[in-house]
Amino acid sequence: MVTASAGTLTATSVTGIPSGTDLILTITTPGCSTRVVTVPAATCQLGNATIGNFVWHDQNGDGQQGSSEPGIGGVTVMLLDPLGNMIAQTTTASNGAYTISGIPPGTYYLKFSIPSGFQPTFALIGNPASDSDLTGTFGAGTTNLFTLAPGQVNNSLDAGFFRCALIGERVWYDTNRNDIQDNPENGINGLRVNLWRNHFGVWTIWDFTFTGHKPNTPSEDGWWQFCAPPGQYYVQIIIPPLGLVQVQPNRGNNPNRDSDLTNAFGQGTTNSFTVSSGGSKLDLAGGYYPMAIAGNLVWNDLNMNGIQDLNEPKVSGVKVEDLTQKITRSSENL
Ligand SMILES: [Ca+2]
Ligand SMILES: [Ca+2]
Ligand SMILES: [Ca+2]
Ligand SMILES: [Ca+2]
Repeated sequence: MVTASAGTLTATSVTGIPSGTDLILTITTPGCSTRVVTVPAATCQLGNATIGNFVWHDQNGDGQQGSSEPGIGGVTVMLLDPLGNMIAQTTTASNGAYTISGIPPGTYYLKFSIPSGFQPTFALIGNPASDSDLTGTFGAGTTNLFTLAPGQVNNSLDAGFFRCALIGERVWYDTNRNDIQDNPENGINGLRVNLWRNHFGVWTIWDFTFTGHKPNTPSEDGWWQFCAPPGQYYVQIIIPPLGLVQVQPNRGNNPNRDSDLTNAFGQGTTNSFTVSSGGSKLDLAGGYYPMAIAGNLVWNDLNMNGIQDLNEPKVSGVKVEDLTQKITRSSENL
């Protein structure tokens, strides 16, 4: 607004002045020479900043907002300064969207409440506009620091969550050698089970456990289970050197009763499989014949006493891998 204390003012405002540009006014007084007045460029701030905008269920665990992946409503979003003082707070709408506006320019971080049963997905993977920013830098559910310029709108501050998926769950002695889990064939305890994950293109041991007694059962042994992020995995069962001989995989028509050790990724491994957020893959098992090995001798240990009794035949064609010496031998020539 332009105002005048004397004379006749015909222009009441000057608009559209580029930022950082001085305004030059020319004033004409009858009978006098023309005067030029310079109004310096404005030094005021251009305005407050706005942030957003999405909290979602990362169902496939790839760290990116898939087009079919739903938002999560009711998540608290807190804006804090670097000292941890809360500046603003809001809650995501039912579609997972949030926005906080009127933020003075400055440096901040965000803290998202973690929905019950969920955990933050992998942060800063891929396109920032559609990735998750929960690096945990300032504790669970927090982002890194970010800086907002005057008037800036930053809608790339997002949070992805998933539920872990159950993967399991048995190793057993195939006592009757039919490659099927029958009752009452016993489980085998104390074996290490590795869970391998295809982690953004690199197969890595994500977790491991040991087979043992199944909780809340009277006598079920050989049990193992993981709860892992959604993604692609295979399982590897580590057996003692010269200890056990795998049964044939995928026999019969009940995936809950067969063995899944196809050796697809090496000795004692399953095929790869994919689990989604909150899903399960619990029909994985490893079966072993009750054979025994002593030195270079392999036999059907029918009564599983570890001794070659008179009625127990030698076995031919069994590949014996001595893991301690990395020597592969065959029993064919015994
Ligand atoms: Ca995703
Ligand atoms: Ca993002
Ligand atoms: Ca059987
Ligand atoms: Ca199976």
